[in-house]
Amino acid sequence: MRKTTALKNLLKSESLEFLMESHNAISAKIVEEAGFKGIWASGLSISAQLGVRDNNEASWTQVLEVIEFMSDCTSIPILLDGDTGYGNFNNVQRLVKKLEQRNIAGVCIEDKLFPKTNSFINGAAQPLADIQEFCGKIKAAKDAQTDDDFVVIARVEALIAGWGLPEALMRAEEYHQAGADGILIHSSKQTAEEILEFKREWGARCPVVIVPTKYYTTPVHVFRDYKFSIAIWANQMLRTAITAMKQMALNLAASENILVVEESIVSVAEVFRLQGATELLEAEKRYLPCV
Ligand code: SPV
Ligand code: MG
Repeated sequence: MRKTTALKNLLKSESLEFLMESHNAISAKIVEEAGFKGIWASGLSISAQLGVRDNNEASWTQVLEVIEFMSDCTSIPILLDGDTGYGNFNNVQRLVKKLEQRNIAGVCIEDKLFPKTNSFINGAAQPLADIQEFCGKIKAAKDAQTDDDFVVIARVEALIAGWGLPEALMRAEEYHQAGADGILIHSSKQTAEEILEFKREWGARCPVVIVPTKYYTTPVHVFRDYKFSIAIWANQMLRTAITAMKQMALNLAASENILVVEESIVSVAEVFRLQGATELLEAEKRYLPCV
């Protein structure tokens, strides 16, 4: 099955599905092996692993480079967090073309202004995009795709910006009419109440995607009961890696004793396995003389 079709199916599936964040190829591979059916290529996490801020400091082609490696080593679909689309409708069209060429299954664009700032940094102070301009980007993305199943998600930031539920619903309806395959409704509240209210009002007009980073105490069955389409675990792989790396580096710096850490980290053989080293050894037997 094409990756685009796999992502479209997740979006349309009757049951709640999950996308797990990845920020480089090795984390993407680990997510696939853990059994996840799809990957969220998080802007925050990809920026962070490049050592820059989530403010479009990494250029869109630098992001493409990262997700190409992620896609090459996995068989599950990737939804790119495409921020604001890295420019206007024209940049969005070029982005969609390049994503299709790299076998990326879909893109999510948000109704903010370039260069964006992460929603959790002073979200209420962030300006929102003009509605019609953003609708133009959605239409441009849908017109640019050559694979019918390529997914375009429109992310509504009205709740984050403190513009209220009516504005969020109005924007979502406009984006839906413009051709978005799904709506991502984002919230920075500690409880899920406002996104549940949104879903009650929205009903089943089109699939709704959520990112429960801040309202993580809400049990998943609530999202199921409300018939959300996809929940995105948006940054846990990155945060886990930071936790583990900090712990190990501090340990080794203090102890100068590799025995302290060796038992708690994967073997080098496991690194080779994740890289597919055996496959190359087999290929060498077929293609190199006298191996
Ligand atoms: C990301 O993972 O980059 C997202 C989700 O856009 S959030 O960080 O919650 O804005
Ligand atoms: Mg992001």
